[in-house]
Amino acid sequence: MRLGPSRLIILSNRGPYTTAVVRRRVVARRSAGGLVAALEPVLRSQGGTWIAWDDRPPGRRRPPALTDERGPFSLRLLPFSEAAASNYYHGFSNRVLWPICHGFLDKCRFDHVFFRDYMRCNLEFSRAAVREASRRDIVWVHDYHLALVPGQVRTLAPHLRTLLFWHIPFPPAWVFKAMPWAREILEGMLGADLIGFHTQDYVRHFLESCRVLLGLPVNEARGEVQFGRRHPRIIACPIGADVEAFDTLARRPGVLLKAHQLRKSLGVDQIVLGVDRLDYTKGILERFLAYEIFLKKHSQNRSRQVLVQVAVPSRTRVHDYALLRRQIDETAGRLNALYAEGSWVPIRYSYRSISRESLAALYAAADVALITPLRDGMNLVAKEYVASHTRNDGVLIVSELAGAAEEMEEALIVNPYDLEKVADTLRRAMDMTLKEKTERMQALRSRVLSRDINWWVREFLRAAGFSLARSDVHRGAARPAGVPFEPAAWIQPVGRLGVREAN
Ligand code: GDG
Repeated sequence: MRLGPSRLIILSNRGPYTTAVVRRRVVARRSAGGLVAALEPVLRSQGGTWIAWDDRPPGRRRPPALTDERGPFSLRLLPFSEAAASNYYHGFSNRVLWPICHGFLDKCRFDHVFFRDYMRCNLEFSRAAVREASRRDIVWVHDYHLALVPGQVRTLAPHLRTLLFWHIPFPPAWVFKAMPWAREILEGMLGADLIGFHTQDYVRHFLESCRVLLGLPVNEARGEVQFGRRHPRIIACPIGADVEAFDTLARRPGVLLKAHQLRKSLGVDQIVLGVDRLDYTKGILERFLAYEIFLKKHSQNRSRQVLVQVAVPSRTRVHDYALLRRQIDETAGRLNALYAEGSWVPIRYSYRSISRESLAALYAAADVALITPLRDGMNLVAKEYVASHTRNDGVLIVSELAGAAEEMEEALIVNPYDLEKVADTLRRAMDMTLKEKTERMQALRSRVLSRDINWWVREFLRAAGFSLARSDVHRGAARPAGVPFEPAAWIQPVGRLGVREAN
């Protein structure tokens, strides 16, 4: 079946555009994420609506919802009261579902008010979806912020076809069970006709939770749950990187020049790179400690390498994140004070978001990518690093606790908690022969390039029973993020809007 006349109704916590003031006019810019780049062309060719939370400060939004019927598709941004948004997003999403799904039970705060507002905000999303969708449209829900939406949509409009993609890990049943609302969340998710996870392990965990916590019959071989008279399907469909964007950027003279200048200014033989949102799941602190072991073990040639770490501000209102930021700052400071030699310092740490061009230059300049999350649904940075190494150089070290490791057996795979081993693997990466590097990178590239973000969109929709022409997904995907998209209705003389932090 082709997508045919079906329009796509996409629901995600954050919208596809950020707004900025350019020459006293508000313009919308496409967010940097690959998801938007991949879905925009589909929405453009099929038509549809993107529904997201209006997370701009209350005084700066246009109530009740921003719409631009003249754009390639419409956009509905849902304004929530500050208290509801805080409980829904900072509370239930980031202090309950995020930590429990990553196996960090000690970081959970099980507060009933969080769940109450999570339910209410999810219901706003669901109502908006039902208002937008006609009988033949497809409602595609993204991620853990909206777990109850598939069930709510099914109650409000049983005829609608709903898909859910879960971008983070799904934990074993005995972990998930600790959450007081585990059953409600599972039932909400099961409202979807198709549920996608990054890996087969997450699929197994989800099926096990349905069996153990809800007592439902599951068919593991077919990836099916019997839920009343319905049989929602559960599949693994690993998300890919925006390969086209990074491959193109990595060949651009300006980016290559930037990479060259960076190498020159750092003045070392080898650059080791870490790029993450500042999040306890990403293992930044543990990475620094492993690097310290490396520095101690190889004291003779210390100043021949540097660890460049970019930490993107994230969830700064949550206490655990503020605390972690301080610990990371202090650890970088301590290592730099302890091991500095002349003008050389072991860690170049920056706490900020950088442009995609700068990110591509960093990827291209780095000899080793040290990607050691303690738990990660997938990890797109690993794939983007590979996509940027067009000359098959560079070594990827990746955590076995990231979904990405499943598809990247030619990378050097480490346990991020085993600091000694991480330090030794870093040495191994640095000493690797060019021949071995090339062979490994070639194999990695062939997989990362063929299973990119466009492949993922096609594959997921295909599993839902809709085929999509390559051109539907591809058209416009090469357009770099940040190209102004100017929905006329948005142009208004308001003050400068704040810069958002990462999810
Ligand atoms: C969730 C899951 C899953 C990073 N720093 C900058 C920047 N980035 C971009 C990267 C990459 C994205 O952010 C980060 O994606 P990850 O996959 O690494 O991590 P999460 O944000 O935790 O994403 C994860 C993902 O969803 C998709 O399903 O893989 O497991 O946790 O694309 O390029 N972009 C720019 N400046 C930065 O400083 N422009």
